Amino acid sequence: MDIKLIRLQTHGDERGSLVALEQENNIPFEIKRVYYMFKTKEGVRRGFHAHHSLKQVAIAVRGSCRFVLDNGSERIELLLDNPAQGLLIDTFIWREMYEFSDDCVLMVLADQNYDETDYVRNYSEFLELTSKEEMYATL
Ligand code: T46
Repeated sequence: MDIKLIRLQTHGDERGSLVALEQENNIPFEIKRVYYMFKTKEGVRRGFHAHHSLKQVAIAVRGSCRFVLDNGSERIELLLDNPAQGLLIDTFIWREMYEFSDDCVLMVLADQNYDETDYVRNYSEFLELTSKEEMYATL
């Protein structure tokens, strides 16, 4: 599975660091929504879903957390711990987030407004949908 980690240019000087996020530039889509999670309790795992059409970029702007990304045939785990790094999460990728540090602020940029009907929250259904996608791709 191709994991796209976007290196976000950091403008640093004696005052500290600054990262700018621009749609269609370092963020590869129009930004329709931004949300962030923080104060995540110890031992909590979040996510457990995929999206039909939503694309997102996740950035640990503070602290760290781990991600599982699963495309139905491969499962990859990675640590997000760098505010100058964005993780692109494409459509039809099952995601789980866990091991949030106490101070973690995980910010997510999304290309669509919130829409519960875009979620696939059942893993068996996700596997079925991804195998159909693969079948259509090979036809
Ligand atoms: C994703 C991962 C990385 C809203 O009302 N608006 C929003 O924009 C969002 C994202 C959530 N909500 C409500 C819906 C739920 O009642 O906030 C509550 C928690 O959302 P959820 O359980 O979906 O959170 P996570 O952490 O499991 O998943 C979120 C995103 O929903 C999802 O798209 O990719 O973060």
